[in-house]
Amino acid sequence: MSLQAQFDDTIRRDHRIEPRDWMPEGYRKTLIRQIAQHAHSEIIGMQPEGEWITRAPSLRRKAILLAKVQDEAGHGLYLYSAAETLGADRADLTERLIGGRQKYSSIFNYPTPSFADVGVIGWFVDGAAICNQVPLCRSSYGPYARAMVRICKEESFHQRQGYELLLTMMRGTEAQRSMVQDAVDRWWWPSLMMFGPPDTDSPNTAQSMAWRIKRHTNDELRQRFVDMTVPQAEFLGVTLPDPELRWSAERGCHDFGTPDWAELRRVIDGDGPCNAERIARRRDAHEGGAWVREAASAHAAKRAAQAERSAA
Ligand code: FAQ
Repeated sequence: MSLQAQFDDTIRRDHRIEPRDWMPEGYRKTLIRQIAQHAHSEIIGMQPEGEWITRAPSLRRKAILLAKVQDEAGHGLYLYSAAETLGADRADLTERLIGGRQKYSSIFNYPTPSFADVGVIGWFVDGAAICNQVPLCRSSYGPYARAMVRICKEESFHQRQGYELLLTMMRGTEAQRSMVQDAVDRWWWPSLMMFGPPDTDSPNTAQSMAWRIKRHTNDELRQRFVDMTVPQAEFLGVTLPDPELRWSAERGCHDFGTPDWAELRRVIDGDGPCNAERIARRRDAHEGGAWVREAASAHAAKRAAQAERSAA
């Protein structure tokens, strides 16, 4: 069997492609693009909530938030490791992010002016991440699929801490309830945009589905997220800011309005409310950490030289 036929057969039988296996160059490139974008999103995604660590209203909330933000760093690291199994170089991926040559999720370019934003990020953004990422646990590339299993478990905790925070605020004062509603109003549409452009305008979906990297289209997952979130919003006592949102008995799911796709395009192209700030902060952190990387390399070189001497 030719290498291409072996690859096609592995995909057809729903088995996993592993780093040692031959794969078409397009498959490798698509995976590096998606995994790198995903890793960058986790790392940049630490910023909007990270701003609240020093201002969390209690020790308990601070401990939860610290744990969540640390998990996001961990997710970024698993994902960079998965990209490395495809031959990508982590330093190069970081340079591409900082240089604006690789993308990260649009959602992290919106500001977090109130503590309710921390709750809504957990509820909506981690909720959307779960919808999108649970199917990726069955992605055809082994290291990516396996990284997703652990990531999804942690995302579930993130989603629940956000929802629990909001439940607490909704049981509080009128001012707290309106903070929650205001955050819901600001995050709803950007959260729907996280799933990517509509299927009619998604250049990568057809090939990624054929390769079983993606298991569902952007619109299918967006619909799943809406259907999952509507009853949660009712229980919480908030209104989702979409006058067209209603149950369709005919379709067996919710009808909803159209996100502002021009806004998504602008944010992806670098012109969202916080794009410049997010990248500047990531660049500072990278430059500020240069001494750690240099020290670690010097230490590794010293250990290697010692090992060579004692072997001799
Ligand atoms: N933002 O043809 P498609 C998280 C790009 S992690 C920016 O539909 P595809 C955890 C797309 O890359 C969130 N760019 O592309 C957390 C493509 O770029 P190209 C991240 C976007 O790949 C929670 C072009 O537009 N999750 O939330 C966006 O088939 C809380 C055309 O699009 C992942 O990365 C966007 N929203 O489908 C952390 C999951 N949408 O070709 C902290 C894995 C599209 O020009 C706090 N990724 N683009 O280079 C995926 O599932 C897919 O890559 C999609 C896009 C669904 C995002």
